[in-house]
Amino acid sequence: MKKALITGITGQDGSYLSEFLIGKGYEVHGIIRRSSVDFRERIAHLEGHRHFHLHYGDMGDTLSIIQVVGKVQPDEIYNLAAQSHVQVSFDSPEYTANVDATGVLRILEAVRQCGLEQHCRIYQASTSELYGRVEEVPQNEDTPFHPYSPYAVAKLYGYWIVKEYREAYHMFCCNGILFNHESERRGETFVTRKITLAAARIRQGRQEKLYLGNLSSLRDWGYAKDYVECMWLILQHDKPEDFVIATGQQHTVREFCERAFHYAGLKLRWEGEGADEKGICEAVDDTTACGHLVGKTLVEVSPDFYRPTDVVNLLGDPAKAQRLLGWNPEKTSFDQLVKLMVENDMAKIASDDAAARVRCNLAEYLEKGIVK
Ligand code: NAP
Ligand code: F7E
Repeated sequence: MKKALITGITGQDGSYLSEFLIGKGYEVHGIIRRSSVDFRERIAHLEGHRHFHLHYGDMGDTLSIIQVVGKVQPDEIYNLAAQSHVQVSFDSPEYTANVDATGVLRILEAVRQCGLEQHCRIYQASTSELYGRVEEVPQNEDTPFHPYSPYAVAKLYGYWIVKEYREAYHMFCCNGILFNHESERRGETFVTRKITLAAARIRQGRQEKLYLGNLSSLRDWGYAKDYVECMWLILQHDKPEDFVIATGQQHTVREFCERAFHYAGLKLRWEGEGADEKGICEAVDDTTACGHLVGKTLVEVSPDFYRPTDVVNLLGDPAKAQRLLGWNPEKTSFDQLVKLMVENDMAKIASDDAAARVRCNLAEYLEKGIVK
């Protein structure tokens, strides 16, 4: 039975990759950070599985990383742990560098210190943010990098140190240059999930308006579940190489918003430009439930969400991954992705509401002595 060690196992990708590898017959080990709350929402359903094991550690703590690598003796490491929010990296640049840059070095060195360098294969979560202020469109494995945030600069170190260890020590370590990938498990402050949650809340009368930053930013958005398969394929390839993983399609934040509101039953029309642009409700699918929204402004721009430097034109060319790994970039379309995220959030908001009503009723019944 092969052993995989995943850093960042509690994150969006870590949770899907764990499911995928357990399905492939792996023994999966993950590094988690000690926290005052013990609920790990994305992997709660896996805890207790006989081939799923968790270990405490932190990407900023060399000793803990060496200890876990030495104890697990993994065949494959997937280094997914990161401070992954680009906007947050402007507020915490030093922390981001420690985890996203030096953290990668800690993993590589731990493998060497434990004498596993000729045995253990390593996947590094590199990113399309490396292309930053893009020098060509679309971007492939040969496109020059121009990182444009503290996050991207830190990830650039990670990218190069992986290449360096591959050449210097002949280690099987690879960069997956993944373009944005989203899902029902996406963190709630990334733009896609922020939009799908807001569309669901607005449709169900739980939120009035959605405030966004740059609506014209272009992204190549894929489905996270499809992308974790590629991480595994990269490590099964006969040679250690770097790969771009993307869909080859791009859309603006505005388009994502329009489609998400559409699947929530609300038709948007846009008025104005720049910071004055607004998304107004033109029609609804059910006038009884949400007819009052027609004519209202549901989306506004807030410069609070503008970034000091923003990456605005990402489009990946996945030809190499298609050719050498047999990966299919068209498995989940943009429309399917938006739809599945909105359906998930419509159900989530409805069930959060139902649970809140039960809690309210229970409080009232306890107070009146109906329930003891
Ligand atoms: P995510 O949901 O933000 O998950 C990040 C993971 O890293 C979480 O498990 C987090 O643990 C862990 N982590 C953060 N700091 C840590 C530390 N100091 N020590 C140990 N663990 C730490 O990210 P994701 O979307 O799954 O992305 C996975 C990786 O791919 C990241 O490296 C990201 O930069 C990269 N990437 C993502 C995308 C994308 O579109 N999703 C595209 C390209 C590259 P907690 O749960 O404890 O916070
Ligand atoms: O922003 C614009 C924002 O935060 C996408 C990470 O997984 O993918 C992710 O980074 C775009 C940007 O993702 C809001 O300015 C407008 O242009 O969803 P995001 P990201 O920055 O692309 C890459 C590949 C990674 O590697 C990262 O780890 O949307 N935008 N309005 C907004 N963004 C946010 N977050 N919030 C807004 O209100």
